[in-house]
Amino acid sequence: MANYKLTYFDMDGGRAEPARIAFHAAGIEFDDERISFPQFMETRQSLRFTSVPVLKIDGAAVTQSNAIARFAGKKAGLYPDDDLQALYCDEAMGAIEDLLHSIVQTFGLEGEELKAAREKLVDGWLTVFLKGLNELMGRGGDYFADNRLTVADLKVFGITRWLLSGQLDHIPTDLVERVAPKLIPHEQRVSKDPVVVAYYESREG
Ligand SMILES: N[C@@H](CCC(=O)N[C@@H](CS)C(=O)NCC(=O)O)C(=O)O
Repeated sequence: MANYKLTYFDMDGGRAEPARIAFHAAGIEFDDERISFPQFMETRQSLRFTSVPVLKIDGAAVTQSNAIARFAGKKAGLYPDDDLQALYCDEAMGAIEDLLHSIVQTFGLEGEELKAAREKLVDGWLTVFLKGLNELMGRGGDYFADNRLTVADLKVFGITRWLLSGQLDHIPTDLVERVAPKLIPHEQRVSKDPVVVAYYESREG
């Protein structure tokens, strides 16, 4: 079997989480390398796109979180075989990437500048993407595609959790409920899914 090493920040969530959950669901052992921000800064320039996650397969690096999530998802049966359902899955994952890029642009700002940027985000792109995701939710039944759990659900649920957590200053925790209400029961459904429960139990043990 190939040797897998997945490098990302030391957090339960973020861009590597769908692949971590999918590898676990597939029963594939992988080196879950979790790095601190200073460690990231030390190696950043050596990374292909100066970012993480990076998946090394027998030492050869692959980047791009959605590609990595699809790869692991296929191994776990968490990616649709049907082309149209796969397209729906990809659409939701791509939308989350765009949403993340809009949030990341406000990182590093402070004080009034941060407040203004975040308020602009809430009135603009963040609401646009959340409304769009709300529209996509349900196309695959209670899920984003294929009427079952896929890596798209893992990606969206992680971001919903983050937005609900209050960790992002000036982004109201009731925003999701107001503009994308379908994402609330979706987050609860995914967090209770046996695949997800088993992964987080393994993290505790
Ligand atoms: N399109 C890339 C984006 C990767 C990305 O921006 N990763 C963030 C962490 S979530 C990062 O490494 N940021 C640090 C930096 O770019 O300096 C992907 O989906 O993997």
